[in-house]
Amino acid sequence: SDAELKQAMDLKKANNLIAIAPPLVTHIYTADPSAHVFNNRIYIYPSHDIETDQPLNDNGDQYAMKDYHVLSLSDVKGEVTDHGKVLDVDDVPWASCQMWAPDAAHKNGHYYLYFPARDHDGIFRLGVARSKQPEGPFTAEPEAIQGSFSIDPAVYQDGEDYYIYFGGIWGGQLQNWTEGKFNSVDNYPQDNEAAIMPKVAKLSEDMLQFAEPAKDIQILDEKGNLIQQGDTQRRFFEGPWVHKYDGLYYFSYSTGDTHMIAYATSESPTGPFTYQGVILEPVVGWTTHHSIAEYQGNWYLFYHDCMLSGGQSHLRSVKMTELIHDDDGKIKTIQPYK
Ligand code: FUB
Repeated sequence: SDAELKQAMDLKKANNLIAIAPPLVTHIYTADPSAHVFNNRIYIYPSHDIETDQPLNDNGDQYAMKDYHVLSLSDVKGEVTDHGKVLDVDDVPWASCQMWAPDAAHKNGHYYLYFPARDHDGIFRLGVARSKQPEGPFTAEPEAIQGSFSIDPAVYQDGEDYYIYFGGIWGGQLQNWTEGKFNSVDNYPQDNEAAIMPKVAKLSEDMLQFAEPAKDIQILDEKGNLIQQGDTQRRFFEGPWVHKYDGLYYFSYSTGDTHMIAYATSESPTGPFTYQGVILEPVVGWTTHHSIAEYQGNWYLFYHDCMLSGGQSHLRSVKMTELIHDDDGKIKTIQPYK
């Protein structure tokens, strides 16, 4: 499989590269970092990677995570606190396995953890859990968010509104929802057709449901055409994130099998977004997944790679490095290794 091939190459590469940033923690494996600043402290909501007997395949069975930890720090070069286990799959009635990339949001003194997991039929849904503290522990709602599907939720607060972005193809099952309901047969467009699009929905007042059915996020090329399925260097694969800089909305995402973090910009939080370029070149490991946050006047990219595990693609480590927007609002491409 593609996963096995990339890992074989990465196992060789990992010993010969010098990373620009160290792992934030080394006592556990962590991935998919979603960073937010709450109470003047950076909180990171990552996946918690574990060893597994599951096979390495393109469906992502090797990502067999069962719980979440929260990390936090107040000095970007200082100590990182692991707040321990904040939610376990066994405490989520609707979920069966694969606690993948989460995110969090704050509203009216409550903190909300949004996460994907497979339900008892093996279908990915999105769930939400609540806490009074940013570091948890979180208590899950008994049911998944109604009308939710696929993976990788990311919540962006725009004034009074909160938008949840989500989606991922291949193991993330977005290709099984092209007709509005789950179809176990994969339905990918032709290479010269529009690529499968990530989704967005406004969240309800109580933050526990979608306020509306999820809509497509359009990603356009420089001519204003939808990015095509065959354009694997630029099409959306998984891991959406939104930030705002200088009045412009930035939608960033992983290109999956071409291993880039790319971005597109728009005047509106729901797009259409126009493709702009690459934020992060490929890391050691098959997946690449990130978030972007401003802290004390500087912008940071949070990402992961597999250097600590010597290139094992399901054992990743969260990292951070400074991110620069130039005078034209373009993001300077980051090379993860010297
Ligand atoms: O961590 C499991 C999955 O791998 C995430 O949901 C994807 O974004 C990829 O990083």
